[in-house]
Amino acid sequence: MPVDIILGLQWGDEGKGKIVDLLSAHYDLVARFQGGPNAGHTLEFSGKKFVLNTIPSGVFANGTMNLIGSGVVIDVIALKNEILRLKDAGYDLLEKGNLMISKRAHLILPTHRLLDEASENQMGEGKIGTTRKGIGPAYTDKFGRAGLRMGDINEPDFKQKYFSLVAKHETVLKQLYNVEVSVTEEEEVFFDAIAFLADFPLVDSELLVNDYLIQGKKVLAEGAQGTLLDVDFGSYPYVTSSTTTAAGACVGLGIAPGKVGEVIGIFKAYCTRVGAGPFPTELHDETGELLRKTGNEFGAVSGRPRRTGWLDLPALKQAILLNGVTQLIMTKADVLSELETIYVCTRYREGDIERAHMPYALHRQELQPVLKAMNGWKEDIRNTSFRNEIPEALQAYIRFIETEAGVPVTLLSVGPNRRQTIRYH
Ligand code: 2SA
Ligand code: GDP
Ligand code: MG
Repeated sequence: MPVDIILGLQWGDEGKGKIVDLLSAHYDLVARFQGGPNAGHTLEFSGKKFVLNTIPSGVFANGTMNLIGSGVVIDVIALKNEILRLKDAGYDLLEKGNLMISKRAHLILPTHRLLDEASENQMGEGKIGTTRKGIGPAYTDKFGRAGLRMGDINEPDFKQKYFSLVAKHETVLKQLYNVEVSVTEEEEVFFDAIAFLADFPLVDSELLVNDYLIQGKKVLAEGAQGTLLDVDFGSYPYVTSSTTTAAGACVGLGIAPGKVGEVIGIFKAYCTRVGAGPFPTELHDETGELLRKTGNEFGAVSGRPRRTGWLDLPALKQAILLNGVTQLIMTKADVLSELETIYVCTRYREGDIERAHMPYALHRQELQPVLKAMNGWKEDIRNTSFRNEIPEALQAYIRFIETEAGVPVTLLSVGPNRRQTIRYH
């Protein structure tokens, strides 16, 4: 049985949480493969709303196991609080026994967060606009072979390793950023969280995932952020520090490439970005404001207003190519319902030159989007349940995207609720 992968095709916040939650009932295991508490995955069902950060979005499905994979970076304090929030809401994951954590997942220490913060503050205008959750510094230590992993928490020298890494961070903070810190108070909270998490099964996740597959069970790999934030293929340096593309599921879970089945790519009917960096189709006018307001486009973690713009087809096509997407899911078409005319970027123009691809140094180039106008549908579609009820103008919009992309749209999301989803193909 192959692994299916769900990931975002834009700059994140495409609605992955909603869709993973919806589909998770069909899977035996949902496994997060990268990122950490920088992610905000929003789920709504039965009048309830949850934002998940490190916990996979399959935790609400009965009988589905969830795994925080080896490619994830874990802030133990944030994860403990996330688990307690769910418990308060009536979902006790320890009691349900539906959450496991990879021994190989790296830890975000309190000092990683301080390093992220200090680096952003020092960069001033040129900052990346990170979530300040310590993601970059934690992955830096992972790849610099200095990191601590979940599996280390039971080792006798864990505290010693912790203090030696903290001492290194404190030196960097002082010498490079001129920041004097004391994390003594946080340390108590950190070690409490470590003790709390020790009650959850710590597993050899690469063996576990492969065992599921050998037994013919269904596994869904859940991505975070989006393809255009991939550390290799995104709009570098304005990216996150992990592999957000389909290859990241192999690396972040220990799955051989040949075992990948469907690659389900989620995109919004328009585009958003939170944080700094290039955004060729960005709107700075009242239409942009309308998309932000109607789409409730504010960071699910930071609350920052998200930048908004038209759908960018060259970027979407590139994302489809990089991931080997086999199915598309379009979300938030309902947000465009008020518009008379909808625009789609089909190419970029740079002076007299037209381009069909995102260039290498996107952030250094003044690209103008070449826009195609399409009729809006001017109809409230939030309560639409069946394909034959979808307005013709919206069907034409989807047809155009499918033809350009060469991949079918299988689901259409028309609202934040789990039920507001229509089977399309
Ligand atoms: P980081 O914190 O090092 O990963 O930041 C690097 C860039 O990656 C962007 N990034 C995100 N973009 C969209 N959504 C994310 N999650 C939150 C959400 C974001 C929030 O669901 O809304 O609340 O602000 C996410 N996480 C990282 C980030 O903005 C930087 O551009
Ligand atoms: P994720 O990071 O990809 O899981 O997405 P986020 O949760 O950060 O952001 C998506 C936002 O859009 C959340 O507030 C969702 O509740 C909401 N959402 C998801 N799908 C739809 C949709 O089809 N229509 C509308 N209006 N909102 C949606
Ligand atoms: Mg999000």
